[in-house]
Amino acid sequence: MTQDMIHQENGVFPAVCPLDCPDTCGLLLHKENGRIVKVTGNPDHPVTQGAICNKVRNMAERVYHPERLMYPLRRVGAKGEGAFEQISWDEAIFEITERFKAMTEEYGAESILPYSFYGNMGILGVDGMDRRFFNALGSSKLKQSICNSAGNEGWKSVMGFNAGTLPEETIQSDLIIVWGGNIVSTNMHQVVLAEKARKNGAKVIVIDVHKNQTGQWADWFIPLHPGTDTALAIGIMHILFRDGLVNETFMEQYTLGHAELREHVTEYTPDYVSSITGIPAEHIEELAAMYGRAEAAYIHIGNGLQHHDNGGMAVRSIACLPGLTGHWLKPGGGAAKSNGGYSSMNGDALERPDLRPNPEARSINMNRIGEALAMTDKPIKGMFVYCSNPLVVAPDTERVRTGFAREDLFTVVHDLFMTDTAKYADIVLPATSSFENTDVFASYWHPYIQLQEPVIPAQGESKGNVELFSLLGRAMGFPEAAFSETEEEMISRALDYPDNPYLDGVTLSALKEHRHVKLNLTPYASYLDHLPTPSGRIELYSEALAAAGLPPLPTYVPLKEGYDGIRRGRGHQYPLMFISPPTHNFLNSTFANVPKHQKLEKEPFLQIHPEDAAERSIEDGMWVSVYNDRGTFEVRAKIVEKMLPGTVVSQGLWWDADGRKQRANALTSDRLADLGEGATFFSTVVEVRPN
Ligand SMILES: Nc1nc2c(c(=O)[nH]1)N[C@H]1C(S)=C(S)[C@@H](COP(=O)(O)OP(=O)(O)OC[C@H]3O[C@@H](n4cnc5c(=O)[nH]c(N)nc54)[C@H](O)[C@@H]3O)O[C@H]1N2
Ligand SMILES: Nc1nc2c(c(=O)[nH]1)N[C@H]1C(S)=C(S)[C@@H](COP(=O)(O)OP(=O)(O)OC[C@H]3O[C@@H](n4cnc5c(=O)[nH]c(N)nc54)[C@H](O)[C@@H]3O)O[C@H]1N2
Ligand code: SF4
Ligand SMILES: [Mo]
Repeated sequence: MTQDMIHQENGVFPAVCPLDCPDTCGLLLHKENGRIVKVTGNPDHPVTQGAICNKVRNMAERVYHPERLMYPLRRVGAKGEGAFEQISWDEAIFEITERFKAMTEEYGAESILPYSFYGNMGILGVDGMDRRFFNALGSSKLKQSICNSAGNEGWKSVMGFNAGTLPEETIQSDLIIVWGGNIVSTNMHQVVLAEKARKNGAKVIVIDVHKNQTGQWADWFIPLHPGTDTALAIGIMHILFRDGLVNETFMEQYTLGHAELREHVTEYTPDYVSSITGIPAEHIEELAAMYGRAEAAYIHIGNGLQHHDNGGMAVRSIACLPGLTGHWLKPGGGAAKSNGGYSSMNGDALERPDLRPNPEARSINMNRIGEALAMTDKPIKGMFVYCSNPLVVAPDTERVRTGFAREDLFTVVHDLFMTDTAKYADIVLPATSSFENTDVFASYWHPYIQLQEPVIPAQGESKGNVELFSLLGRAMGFPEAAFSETEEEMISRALDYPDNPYLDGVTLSALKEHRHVKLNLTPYASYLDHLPTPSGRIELYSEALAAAGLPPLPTYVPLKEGYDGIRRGRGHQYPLMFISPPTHNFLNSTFANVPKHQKLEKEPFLQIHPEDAAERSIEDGMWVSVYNDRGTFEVRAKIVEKMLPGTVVSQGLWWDADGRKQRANALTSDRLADLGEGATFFSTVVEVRPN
């Protein structure tokens, strides 16, 4: 079908949503006169069933955006200024390879650092040909910990691998707890499934630090202080043990450490937990009773609650809950943080670590890119940024900006747009949209693998990641075979992975025939019998954590930054907690430059509690400065009673505009979380003043 779709001027063609969103929707692209005029959902997709979000319904605006990059550019102005001249691809490739060769000679290849994330989830482009290139180059490695690594490690410490309850089962749940996730905006098809469960009588509870769209939809919204979820989870355990709501037989058969845990949680009384979380003790009692008495409770663990100093432990503690009640045994019961573990592919065949001359090369944490760029010992001299926009998304913007502004740093950015990061590049390369490429997609939520083949030709002179990195690899003189493989060959290799029995039957030919192929879920039936934890059991007690110097049992550890000061209220320099989660109509910083999406979001604003506003003489709609030692963020205040006093919230990752300081990450810290070296975006303290 490949060439067909590109060459057909009119028709409706299958596609996959490439965005970093759990739903990974099946799409239909409607073409007229060779152009995509409409994007709709593919009704054949078993989980997403033809429904898609507003962002992607308007995707054609992004694909044909007048500011899309069409040819390679070389910087002519100062870094950050945005002045560039057009160059040819030959010149661009020549300059990049010459610079990388010279750097390797003078400083060693580890002076070069790739910086990428999942702006496009196509596996060949972000975990494939790109990795081959940086492996063969011997560059520094990047620890990709900006999104979910604290929570994933927390989950794995209990369950062994990143997978839990499957979405289609959740229609059978009788209680759904959405914990630190805004699924109405970030995982909309889980809402559809939860609605079905609700029709059968299920209740929906949302636990969050602000009443987001999901909180408004819930039967019961429970607000709490940021970073206190561990205390709440342990408080629930206390009541479950106290009131005999645990499943003794299940714990005996499937868990490790329940006796130690029972003893350990006695001190977390409802009153004590209430004093930490801000939730009334009777609400904690009611929540625990509802959970303990449910038959098939499902806990959706969001990403928000793990962007904290103690985020790994928070996810770990929540993940223990269904191990106490045994809800795992009922269809629809259990929990999930991510289901990415079911679809893991053959990473070695894709990424070719065997090409690396220096397997022990250093690893740089992407959350600390500002600090890394300031290193004077073994400095980073070259950066290659793709599928990410660190000037907007990485913590502590000013530090990041200072790093990227370094005159002696050679930076390449490959993107569809002149992002805030691209403005600091020496060479900017135009990227294709995913509708112009062949790639394979897995979801970290549902169990379907999908194929994308090009529906429109590459726009302008843009190139996809696979083509770009194979071109660079060949220009560097790296092993020909690895850099001339076709996309289809790469897909076949990726799927050929006997280590993952769930991939059994997922093949390129099946994908070509059906576009989406379900994982083989037979092994799922015995999920609990094959947990890859050290003990093979649900680890309520973790030796591995103890060995790493962390509490082996769920334990509440307060946030690092000024948290006690905040809880006492006044007298602290930065007495408010600042939460900056994603917004409905953008995807991280993607779409923030598209007029249609901007119009839907209007402008960034700060949600502030009436008590906190009154103390600062802030009125509704007033411009305010949110600030701390790291920087300032300027927004309009919106006075709402959606949080407990002491927390302020601003949704969305905006680009700078009109001279205003619009970047939430100007305030956030690059401290790392307790597990997985994860990001701590939401453990941020600030003060707010009227402008
Ligand atoms: N529309 C849209 N969809 C998206 C994205 C997007 O930008 N826009 N981004 C995608 C990506 S990359 C990701 S990782 C996911 C993220 O999506 P989610 O898993 O929904 O996570 P977040 O939206 O980061 O945060 C969810 C909630 O956590 C809350 N929160 C913050 N701190 C705490 C806390 O201490 N305790 C509790 N209980 N809650 C807390 C925040 O207030 C927020 O409402 O969404 C994906 N989908
Ligand atoms: N304050 C705060 N900061 C956060 C978060 C938060 O909640 N609050 N969330 C964090 C999380 S969970 C995440 S995942 C990160 C996300 O951070 P990023 O991964 O940087 O996500 P985006 O901002 O969407 O940027 C993706 C970029 O990739 C580009 N792109 C898309 N497709 C392609 C392609 O095929 N090739 C190339 N070369 N480029 C492409 C897009 O145009 C876009 O500029 O942000 C993190 N930052
Ligand atoms: S962003 Fe998410 S909900 Fe929207 S179309 Fe893509 S996968 Fe579906
Ligand atoms: Mo993310």
